[in-house]
Amino acid sequence: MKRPTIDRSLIATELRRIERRFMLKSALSLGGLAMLSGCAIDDEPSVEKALAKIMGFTDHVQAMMFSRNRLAREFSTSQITRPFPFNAYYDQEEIRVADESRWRLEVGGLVSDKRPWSLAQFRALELQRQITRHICVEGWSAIGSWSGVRLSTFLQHIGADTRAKYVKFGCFDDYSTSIDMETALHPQTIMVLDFDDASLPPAYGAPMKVRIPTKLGYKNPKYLASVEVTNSFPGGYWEDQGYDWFGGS
Ligand SMILES: Nc1nc2c(c(=O)[nH]1)N[C@H]1C(S)=C(S)[C@@H](COP(=O)(O)O)O[C@H]1N2
Ligand SMILES: [Mo]
Repeated sequence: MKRPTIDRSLIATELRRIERRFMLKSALSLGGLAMLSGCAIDDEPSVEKALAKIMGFTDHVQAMMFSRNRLAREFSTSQITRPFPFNAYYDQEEIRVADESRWRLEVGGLVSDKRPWSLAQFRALELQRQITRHICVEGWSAIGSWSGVRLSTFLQHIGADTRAKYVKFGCFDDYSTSIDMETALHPQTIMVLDFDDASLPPAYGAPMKVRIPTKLGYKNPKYLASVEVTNSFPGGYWEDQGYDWFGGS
């Protein structure tokens, strides 16, 4: 008898759903976590250890299922969320505004050319436009339009060692995050210059942010200041406080 064919993408979607539910449950109910790990909920170190283990496991599963060829959904212009929400770890009144003519992107780590980049250098490259959904773990999502240079193109220009594990992003508002190389090379991962067909406004990360529609909001750094290619685990602002590192959306 012939074996039935299996739709691998369907299985992957279902696995992600199960995995996410598992993640949520274990994060939200300490009781459930205690049961899973077989430890008392007042035993903080073992709860921490169990949670770290679960997070490490889900990061691993997410990385395994991630494919450079699988694209995030794109939307039409009429579906754009207006006004688009602002979010940062501080209030909107405290936004830092960069002098765009003096702004430079610092380049570091496992690359052959560490010279900083100006905005004009990015403007000279081909821009990709995307209308995608940004999902924040705080419980909101919004569809926006961003244009920018593919991170993979930039990595090529600076002679990055793409066998390295991580790309770390530093921001001039003292935020940071980092991603796996596979996601860095994904075609929808872009270094954004324009939002809604105009220069990226201060609220949304001027003069440059990185848009990664395959990842949750906190993995999309605004106010970009530096890019570093590295093999040592870089963590990030929210990741260091317990948010899932892979952060797939
Ligand atoms: N530099 C910087 N980038 C950041 C943040 C931040 O506080 N500083 N917050 C993150 C979070 S949690 C979200 S949801 C999005 C919000 O982006 P938006 O203002 O374009 O909606 O930015 C992400 N990138
Ligand atoms: Mo967020």
